[in-house]
Amino acid sequence: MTDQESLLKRVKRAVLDGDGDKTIELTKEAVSQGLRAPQILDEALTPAMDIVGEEYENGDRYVPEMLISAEAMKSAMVVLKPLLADAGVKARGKVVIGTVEGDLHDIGKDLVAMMLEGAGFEVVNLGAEITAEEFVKAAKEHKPDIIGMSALLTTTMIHMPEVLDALQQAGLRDQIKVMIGGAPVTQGYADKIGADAYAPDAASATKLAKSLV
Ligand code: B12
Repeated sequence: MTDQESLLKRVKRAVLDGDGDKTIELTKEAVSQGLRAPQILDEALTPAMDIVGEEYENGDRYVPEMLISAEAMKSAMVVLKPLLADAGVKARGKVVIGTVEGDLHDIGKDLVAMMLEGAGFEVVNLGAEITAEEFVKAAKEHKPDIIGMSALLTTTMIHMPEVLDALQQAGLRDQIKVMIGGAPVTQGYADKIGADAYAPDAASATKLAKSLV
């Protein structure tokens, strides 16, 4: 195993252990050793969250332990955020993004927001548990080119069509592209509810957003 591989493994371990300080320290070390932000995300941080999810599903981990690992991942994202930005890119367009009502998972959505910012989009991140009314209010206020919706629960993705309906009723649907994502969401679901686009991860969400504006 190379030094870099072993470092990525230690970052992953620190997230699994929910050790925020260690996660920050090792993420900084990985950056200083020349590892790129997308590689740290794809080979250490995101796989750690997948394991956390599996352990939770198997009953080997409970919600509080899921939460401390999530916090550790978030602290690493703070370190990586400036590295995901391309310096000097002109604003490509505006995106309003949020996690739907009843759903407080925000790590993936924040990652998408960061990558979009890095690609030169102006991003208004509404946070999590955003109702249809709040999406519409933000659409009126910020006049985005794109609205991004995230859902991580099968029980909350059903709020996505409500947001589409609310935009339609407010007369805004024709002016704004809607892209959706989150672990249980699929292209088939996007087609079914009439969203304009779906992306499975933050990198493809960025490409997709570029193609939408
Ligand atoms: C961390 C976590 C939590 C944390 C969330 C902390 C936070 N601030 O986000 C806490 C502990 C709070 C939590 C709570 C719960 N959780 Co939870 N959680 C997870 C976990 C382990 C990781 C999610 C994550 O951050 N992944 C890492 C990110 C980077 O990936 P991602 O979110 O998928 O995002 C990527 C893509 O989906 C996409 N994407 C995401 N959003 C968007 C948006 C757009 C527009 C686009 C284009 C793309 C896109 O790009 C992202 C980056 O590449 C998952 C398991 C898993 N592997 O998904 C379970 C999981 C989602 N949770 C689950 C459950 C059941 C719950 C609870 C109901 C548990 C409980 N009994 O209380 C609660 C629900 C709380 C609520 N009301 O929302 C289940 C959901 C099952 C289901 N299918 O419905 C999962 C799948 C675990 C499991 N295997 O059972 N959870």
